[in-house]
Formats: sequence, C-alpha cells, structure tokens
Amino acid sequence: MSDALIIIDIQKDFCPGGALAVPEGDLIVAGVNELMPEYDAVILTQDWHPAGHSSFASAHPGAEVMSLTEMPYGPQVLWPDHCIQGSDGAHFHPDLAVDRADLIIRKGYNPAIDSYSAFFENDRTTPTGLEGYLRTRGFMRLTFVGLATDFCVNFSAVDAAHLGFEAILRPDLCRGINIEGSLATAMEGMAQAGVSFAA
Ligand code: VGL
Ligand code: ZN
Repeated sequence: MSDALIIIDIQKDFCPGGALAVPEGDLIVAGVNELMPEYDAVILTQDWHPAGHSSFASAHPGAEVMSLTEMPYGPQVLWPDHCIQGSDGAHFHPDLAVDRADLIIRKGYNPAIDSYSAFFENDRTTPTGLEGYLRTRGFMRLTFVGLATDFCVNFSAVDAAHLGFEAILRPDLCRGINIEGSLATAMEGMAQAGVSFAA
C-alpha cells in the first residue's frame, strides 16, 4: 500500500510571532521535513482566507476574538485575522521543505464558510477535492502532521477515517491551540473515529 503524508497548515501565522500563533508551532518543522522522504506522496494544506472572511472576529462588529458564534452551518470560533490570501502570514514556515510537495491544497477561500478539514468545508458537505485526488492516485493510508492539532489536523484526520482511509496521527509532529479543553476533546474524538496514533 502506498502512503501519503498530509501536512496541515504549517504557515507563518500559526507559528510564534504570527497572527494566530500555536505555541511551539515552529518546533515541528525539522521533524516534518525529516519524515517527507519516507512517503510516496507529500501533500501540504494552506489556510487561505480572503480579507474580511466570516471566520474573523473583525467581520462581526462587537465580537471578541476566540468567542463562539452561530453560523448557518453551526457553531464557529471567531479567530483573529489570519492567513489572508497573498499575505506574509499565509506563507509556509520558511524552513518547511515545500519543494517536496506533490500537491498544495488551499482551503478557507469561501468567504461565507470556514474550512478546518482538508476534505470538507465547515458545512461538512462542500468538498475540497482532496478525496478524489488521493483515491485516483491510490493512496489509502494517510499520516497527518501539522497545526493545529485540535482544529485543522483533528477535522482532517477524522474526515479521512470517516471516508474510509486508514488515518494515522503523529502527535509528536503536531501542536495545538487548546481553547477550553479542545485538545483533549480532539484527541478523544480522533480515537473514537478510528484514527490511530503513532510516534
Ligand atoms: C486553523 C483556526 C483557524 C488551523 C485554521 O489550521 O488549525 N485554526 N484556521
Ligand atoms: Zn483559518
């Protein structure tokens, strides 16, 4: 069976100094680079929002950053402005070996819907196209690394398991945001969905 490595959102804005910094987000970069040659395909995701995106607190007058709002598709955390298309913060971490990637899949470009998962937008139905790409290339076993463990990595790994892929998480090569226990909840949810953890 051939194996794909799915590297979630290792972008400047999710690393220390960025707009939505994940603690220690930069510390996984060297390990992720080292892992790349062990896989038959390397796929990067890139959070890629238009300015004024509906997931930004700044687009909701009076709303606080990291508060919850209700969107037509369900509850949504309101984030600081981050990963705006073409901005410096949307670039990958400068040390990430991006040249090794077969595919860079962008997500979050729909102004009205956030997209945590690499497979579906947060309405849980609009596909990004990644499932078809992986199936047509014959990749059935996927290893997930990146940022943030409790949001985009979590949603991507759970969707992969639900879609019938073998999904493996490398917790040592992920870092989380952890809002009100979200990291523990995410780890439980992934285990329940059938995601396995490897070191
Ligand atoms: C992410 C919050 C907002 C992530 C992306 O990559 O986990 N989190 N956008
Ligand atoms: Zn985002």
